[in-house]
Amino acid sequence: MSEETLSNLLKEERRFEPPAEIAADANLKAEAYDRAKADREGFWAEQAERLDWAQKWDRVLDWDDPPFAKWFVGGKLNAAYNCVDRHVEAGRGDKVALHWVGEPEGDSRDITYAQLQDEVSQAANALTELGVATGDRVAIYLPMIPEAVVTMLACARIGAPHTVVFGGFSSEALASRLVDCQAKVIVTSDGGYRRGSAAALKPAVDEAREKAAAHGHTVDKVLVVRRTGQDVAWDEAVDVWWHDVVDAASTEHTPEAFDAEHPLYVMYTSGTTGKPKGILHTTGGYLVGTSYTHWAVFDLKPDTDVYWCSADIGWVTGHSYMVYGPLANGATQVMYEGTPDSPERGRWWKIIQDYKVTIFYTAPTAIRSFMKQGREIPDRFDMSSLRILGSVGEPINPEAYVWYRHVIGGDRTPVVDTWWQTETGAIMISPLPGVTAGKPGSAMTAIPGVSAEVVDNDGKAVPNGSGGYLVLTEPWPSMLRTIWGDDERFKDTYWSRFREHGFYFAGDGAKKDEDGDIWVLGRVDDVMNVSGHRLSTTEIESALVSHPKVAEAAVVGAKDEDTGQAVCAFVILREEAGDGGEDIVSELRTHVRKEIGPIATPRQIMIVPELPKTRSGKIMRRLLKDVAEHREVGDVTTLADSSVMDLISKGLSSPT
Ligand code: 6R9
Repeated sequence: MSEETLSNLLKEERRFEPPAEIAADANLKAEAYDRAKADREGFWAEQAERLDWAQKWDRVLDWDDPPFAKWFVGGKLNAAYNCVDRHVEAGRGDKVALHWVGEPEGDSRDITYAQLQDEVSQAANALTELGVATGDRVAIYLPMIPEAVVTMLACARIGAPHTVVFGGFSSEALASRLVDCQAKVIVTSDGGYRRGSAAALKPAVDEAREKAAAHGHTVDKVLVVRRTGQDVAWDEAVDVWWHDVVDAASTEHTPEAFDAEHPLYVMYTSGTTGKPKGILHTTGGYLVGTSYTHWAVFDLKPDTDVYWCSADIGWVTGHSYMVYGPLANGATQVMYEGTPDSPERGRWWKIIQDYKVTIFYTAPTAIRSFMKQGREIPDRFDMSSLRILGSVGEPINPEAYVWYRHVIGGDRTPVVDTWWQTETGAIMISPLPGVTAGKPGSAMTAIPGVSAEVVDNDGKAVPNGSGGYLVLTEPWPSMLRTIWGDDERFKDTYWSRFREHGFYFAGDGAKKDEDGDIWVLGRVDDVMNVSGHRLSTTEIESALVSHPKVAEAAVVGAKDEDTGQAVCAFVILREEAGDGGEDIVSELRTHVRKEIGPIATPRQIMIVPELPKTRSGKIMRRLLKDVAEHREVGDVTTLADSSVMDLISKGLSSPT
């Protein structure tokens, strides 16, 4: 991105100092930045001490064959032991690990670390009986129920890498993942609750099994949790009930220590082109990265905090910040099965009130949808327990940040805007709640131990005040090790762009402000070119969202004969704005012109009821581009709700 990139976002001048009491008692203080810089490997070795190792490493990092890293070489550990057993052995067995909240009201369960140890051991024994051996892959296709966490940990315990597939994905998506990682067993349920009704899961598994078989891959066993009690088709040769085999299994299980580089899981993430990439994470480095960041970035105080990450387990955030990070740290957390609006729109805030949640981690898309509904809903609840708020998944627009801090956090809570990826495994760029004066919309700086930079086309660091490509300049423990079965694609996708420099290319565009703080602008492929000016979708979206009638906006560049590309905006209005009034479109065009400049004025603004989003709340601009360019809408298999595109197309047939 050149100087021509507009800098509307950088006009944002609000600053939020860390609250004195958090600063005074912060887990990580400002000195950590210099300490980590002076001796990066020593710093990570120190972080690795927070885990229990059956055998200590001999070498912190082996980077002799880049980009293939080995961390904590020679070390041995068991991830499940670190997440569960060691807390029990330390006398914290009665502590609640999970306050599980089902979607139907009153359907909840508190699970202590001791109970979790029993259940994980039983599941580990059952998986072994079903023929799963160390190294075999297990697919998990479950709703947000405790068995999902139990299964992941059971897999980790026996060294069988899991691959969790989001329960909202189709049988097609599941089948392609089964085939790619050659999963031996699938763990699923009859169904799950969503928006008050029972949605089926098992039929998609049956279909996926057939589709995988058509590609020559046979799944041996399907382990089925009974969640809703709905009828399911049953294949006696393959299907087994969880309550038959897991409940009957022994609660005794000795965890084996695995090599630090033993594969822990494969998580599929969609690429811009081609089939999804199976991102491989290994045991030691990943657990060090997730537990350290969860402790540092959320300033976790395990004895008093109640932590809640609203992410689905089918997303990397659910892996790193609902399972491995918090449990390795012995935290008490909330896990919620359903949607935010079931049975009514205050459900999340009621959970925060009921469980006295102190740390809350969610995505900008959720925040913007609450903004759309208005503050009256959260205002009905007592959320004074909250002390830290987190955001992840997309750039957070300054307006959404300020609303989150003000309405949800009562102006007490720092907001940590955490930048990271499936590939990075753990948070890389984020404020520290007791150290950083936060700027709304900025992820600020790389956390201690991590080195990020914004570079130009030639890999040269851009000066403050300019934009470019976001790179990580040094290896880090929780980095992806490869793409499952495809080392070449791993090298090409992440390491070839800045090969001479040895930088990891994240695929995001970013800007450094005058203080050198980082503002992530979104995927580089989302940058458009209007009459030779490079415009970032995020900047125009933020300008739209700063208009009082707008709740959410998505901007794409559509082909234009005159300007190369033209700005097309899709806008969701806040509820209190009604239909926005007849001049809404020209009002918004004027607003963007005023906020950014004439070059960014949208050619077209479409008022829509919904936007197409992935499971992690990322807007699928590719599909909106199809609409803007009047093409047939492309592949929708990774949408969280595939009916949204119909809604949008229908809405558009009546001109706005
Ligand atoms: C954890 C997760 C990764 C992509 C990433 C970037 C976007 C995530 C962000 C952010 C700006 C943040 N992203 N966090 N952009 N600010 N705080 O989201 O992983 O699903 O792999 O997505 O998400 O574009 O490259 P994943």
